Amino acid sequence: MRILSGIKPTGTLTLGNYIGAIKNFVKLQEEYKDAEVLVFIADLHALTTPQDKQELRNRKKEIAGMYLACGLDKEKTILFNQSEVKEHLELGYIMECTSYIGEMERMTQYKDKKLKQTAGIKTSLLTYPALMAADILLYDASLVPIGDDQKQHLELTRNLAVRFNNEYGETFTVPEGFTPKVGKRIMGLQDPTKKMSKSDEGNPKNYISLFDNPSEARNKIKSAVTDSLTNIKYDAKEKPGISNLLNIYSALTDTSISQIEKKYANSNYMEFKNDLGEIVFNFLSDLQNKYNNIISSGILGSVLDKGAAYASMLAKRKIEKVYKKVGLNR
Ligand code: ATP
Ligand code: LTN
Repeated sequence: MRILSGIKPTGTLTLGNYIGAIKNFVKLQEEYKDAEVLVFIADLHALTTPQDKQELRNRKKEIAGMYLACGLDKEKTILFNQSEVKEHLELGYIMECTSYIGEMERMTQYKDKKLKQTAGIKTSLLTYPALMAADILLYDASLVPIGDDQKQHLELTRNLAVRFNNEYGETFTVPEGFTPKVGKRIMGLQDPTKKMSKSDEGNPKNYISLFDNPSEARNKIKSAVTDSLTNIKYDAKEKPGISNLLNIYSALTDTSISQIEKKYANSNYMEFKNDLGEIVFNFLSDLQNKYNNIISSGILGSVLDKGAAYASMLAKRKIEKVYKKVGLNR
């Protein structure tokens, strides 16, 4: 069994990325002891929007280091940069030849990002889900941990796998998405009706970066927007702010929402926010310590080399099979 996921090296990593995605890679790795866990830095996907090349290089390193700092087992995890395994591009093209333009145009993330962009929209922003499907199908991954916003892309991947299998015979495993019960969509701290996004660099109080100074992060929690009611009760519709903070609390402490509600039954928002501020402070201090140790130990290069070599070996075998199926062999 293979578990696979990727993160784009654009913007800083947020608490949303950690809770919605990275934390679950680690949990699944512990749960499925025999599974192969492939985790990659989706650098090719980053090029769908304009990037500064030096910043891109730095972000890639940050994500790789954070993956390990968050608890992925460096001996067992196949960690690699997407662009170092060329077969992603080859299968990406085959997936473009399997999908329809109409399907791509229906993707809500494409529609959203297209609206936000002022300069020219790159062709790859539209075709991006074909490359994402390739990322997954190349390794016959059966479980893909993702946040809520990626569900539609995963559904498309499943459709493409089935379509290809029907046309050319059984070739790809049809993957399942894995979305956590709590924290599949962490919202902005200033605007709890929109997801916490790392592309939100204009408004740093709206998100917590995993690289934030822990004291600053604590303050961000304290100044998070909440309603004027006072009881600490989960209600995502009527009380999105406090519900979002409850999700963060629950995910970082592995405590159920109802247990937290009970604990704070006689407390006000300020007491609750103070405690959550401390939890976030301790979480970030510990995580950044681990991150700094990983970076200074210098192991990252060899982990990424080993990961790319192993992933390439698997990918090469698969693409040969696919080329044969579609008639690209001699
Ligand atoms: P952008 O904000 O620029 O659209 P992103 O953060 O959604 O980018 P990635 O960094 O590639 O894009 O996302 C990595 C993973 O983190 C994905 O599985 C995504 O669903 C998840 N994720 C991102 N933001 C959140 C969030 N606010 N809550 C929960 N999960 C999230
Ligand atoms: N599209 C995802 C990142 C991503 C991914 C993947 C996730 C690229 N390829 C394969 C899971 C599996 C995003 O933007 N968050």
